[in-house]
Amino acid sequence: MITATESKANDLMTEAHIRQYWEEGYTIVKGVFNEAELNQMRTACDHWKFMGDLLGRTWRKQNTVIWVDEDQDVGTTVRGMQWPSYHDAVMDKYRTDPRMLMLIEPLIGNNIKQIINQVHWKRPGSRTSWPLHRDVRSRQPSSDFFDLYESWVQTGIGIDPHMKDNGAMQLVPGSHKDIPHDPDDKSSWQATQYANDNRIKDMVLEPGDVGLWSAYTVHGGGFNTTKYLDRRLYINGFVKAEKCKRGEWAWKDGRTVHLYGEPALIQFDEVDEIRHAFYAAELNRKELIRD
Ligand SMILES: O=C(O)CCC(=O)C(=O)O
Repeated sequence: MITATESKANDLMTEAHIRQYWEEGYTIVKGVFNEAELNQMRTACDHWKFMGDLLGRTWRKQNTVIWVDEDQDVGTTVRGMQWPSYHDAVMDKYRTDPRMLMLIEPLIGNNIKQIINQVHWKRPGSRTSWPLHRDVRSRQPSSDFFDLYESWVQTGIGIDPHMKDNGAMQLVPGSHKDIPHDPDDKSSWQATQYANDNRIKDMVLEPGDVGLWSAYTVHGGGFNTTKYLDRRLYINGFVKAEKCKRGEWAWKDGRTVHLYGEPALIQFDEVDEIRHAFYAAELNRKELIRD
């Protein structure tokens, strides 16, 4: 007899991956993207990093933001960027690559909106790190998301080797089951106490592997202690369309939807009011990095 899980599995997202995702709160699918594809992503990411270096400060245009920090040790540092895909055909292509749908469809179906489209750099020697947390903290306002646990999945494409030395993201298998799934319980959002949990592990990825984790899985951490190797992670967060009032379409009934027209309401609440590009400091905005 074919179980419900088996019937949803495919060549990439196997039955074992699906089970691990629901039982442990994460899974890793190996070898999704090849070297030629990764080189396209690397070139695109470099382009945006140089743009951030040139701007020198945190900059935003509606949903697109480049976060630039002053790092105590290494100076001005491009740390992250949201929504390159509005302005970059390569990043847009991989955002909606059919293989991304194969990864998430067994979990949340094929009628999908996207909330996160984001690159994280971890510059060698920098203090860039993400204190351990659960992503439910950023799926706000909670009134715009319904049944978050069943309807949301976050994905990360390893662009560089993603390992302990260069600040691999850490995660805590099983931590999604440690608490009730209450999106308004702020005490579960920050999870720094999990640094001492004996389940914590590095999410080791080779370039082209994709990690998936849930809104309630504790993750973060990691410093890049190497001298030369950056750590670029391309993060795309997807939600069942009917369970969310925000986001850009990615697939409607399995058919790709490209970005066009006015940008949707996602995380920048003033997307319709502040339409021009600006440096955060000029508008006295903090523009804290989000996830
Ligand atoms: O880039 C990382 O290592 C951390 C990413 C993360 O914690 C997040 O996207 O929520």
